[in-house]
Amino acid sequence: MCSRQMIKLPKKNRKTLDKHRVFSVNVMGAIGSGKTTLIEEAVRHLKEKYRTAVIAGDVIAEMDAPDSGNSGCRQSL
Ligand SMILES: Nc1nc2c(ncn2[C@@H]2O[C@H](COP(=O)(O)OP(=O)(O)O)[C@@H](O)[C@H]2O)c(=O)[nH]1
Ligand SMILES: [Mg+2]
Repeated sequence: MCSRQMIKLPKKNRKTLDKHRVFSVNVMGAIGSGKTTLIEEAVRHLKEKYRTAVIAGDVIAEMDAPDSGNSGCRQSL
């Protein structure tokens, strides 16, 4: 992907998410900073009322994916 496409991609993603009424949050931080814990807790609170999903976006994610699954949301790597 060239840099021009990379600049346009966030806008395109935002448009698609808005169109489908998807609220998205990007959680970033150092290993051990509490990302997985925070996501699991958020999903536990939200899943009764909303459909939830997690996109785990790095190589460490395979370790976390089952955790997100256990909290009852869909996931993708
Ligand atoms: N004291 C404290 N520990 C936390 C908190 N959130 C997560 N932890 C602990 O910190 C460790 C790493 O959390 P984890 O969610 O796996 O971090 P991740 O690597 O960013 O996903 C785990 O042992 C958690 O139980 C918090 O708010 N306070
Ligand atoms: Mg984690």
